Amino acid sequence: MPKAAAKEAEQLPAILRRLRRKRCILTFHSLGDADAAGAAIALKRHLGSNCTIAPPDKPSSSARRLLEATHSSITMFHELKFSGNEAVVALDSASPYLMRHLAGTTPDLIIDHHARLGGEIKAKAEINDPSASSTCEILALSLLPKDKISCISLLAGIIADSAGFKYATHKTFQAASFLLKNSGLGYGSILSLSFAPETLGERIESLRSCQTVSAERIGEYIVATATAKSHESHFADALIHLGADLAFVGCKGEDGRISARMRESLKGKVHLGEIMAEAGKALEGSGSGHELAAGASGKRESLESAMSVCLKLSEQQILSSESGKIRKIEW
Ligand SMILES: [Mn+2]
Repeated sequence: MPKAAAKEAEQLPAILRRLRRKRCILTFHSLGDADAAGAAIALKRHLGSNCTIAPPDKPSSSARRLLEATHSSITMFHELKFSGNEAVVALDSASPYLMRHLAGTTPDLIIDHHARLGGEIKAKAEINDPSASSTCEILALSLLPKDKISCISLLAGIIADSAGFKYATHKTFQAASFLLKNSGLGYGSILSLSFAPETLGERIESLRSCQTVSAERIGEYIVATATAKSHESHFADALIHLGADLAFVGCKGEDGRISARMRESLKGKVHLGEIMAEAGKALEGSGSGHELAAGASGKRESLESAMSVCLKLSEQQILSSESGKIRKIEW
């Protein structure tokens, strides 16, 4: 953890003690994932009963599974009645695009692990550690919970967001070891909670997406692009397994989304977070992420042009890295 972030995280228990006096609304990004839900479940248990988990929309299947398995009740954010005296805590994102329901409010606290690229929501207090694999990792290491449900939820979130420890650091393993010990469960049982089982339809969709793959050799690297009807991050992971150094998978749903994954081989040569921030602009939405995994979302009509932005910028960064330096993004 960078020193500044470590200092921030140390302040978390004190910030939470202050919030505990109020009714707390715990919310997260649109289409909340296991990391968002796991963090909300553990934080609710830490803060006590006067606390509501309020997603902005229907969480993803893995998040719903985790919420159901831990008997955690939720209330949709737009159904809440506000008295004006609540504390709002936003988890796992600070992107205004993914947190539209917070427009016009200043959350009391944001806890998030995505790199700041500008334009994020501002909160009264912020814990942001981009070196953490997940929001659940930040919570695990600063709160050190002992109750089983919190430990199971946080570990499930860590496993999901670190893509099965692929993006883990020694801190991630430290958190995982602590949580597993206190969860009372075997690793396999928690693993099955982290990834929602795929339905037949989803697996067919994934296999059909293979028809859309195109791969290009740029210098000594392979960049793959594809489109998927759903599960774009899962498919981007699969492309890396298949041999791509860099993979961009576009998805046209109600909105347009791109999921990007990268091999360690391109670390320091390609800045995925920057590319996805540009792709987010092309989508008239936003993008952000980590060194090896990132994403962008916005308007569905702009997906094709955003995909070509991804390809063009990665080509530019890979080729210019041959001198060992990353050139600034140029248009
Ligand atoms: Mn996360």
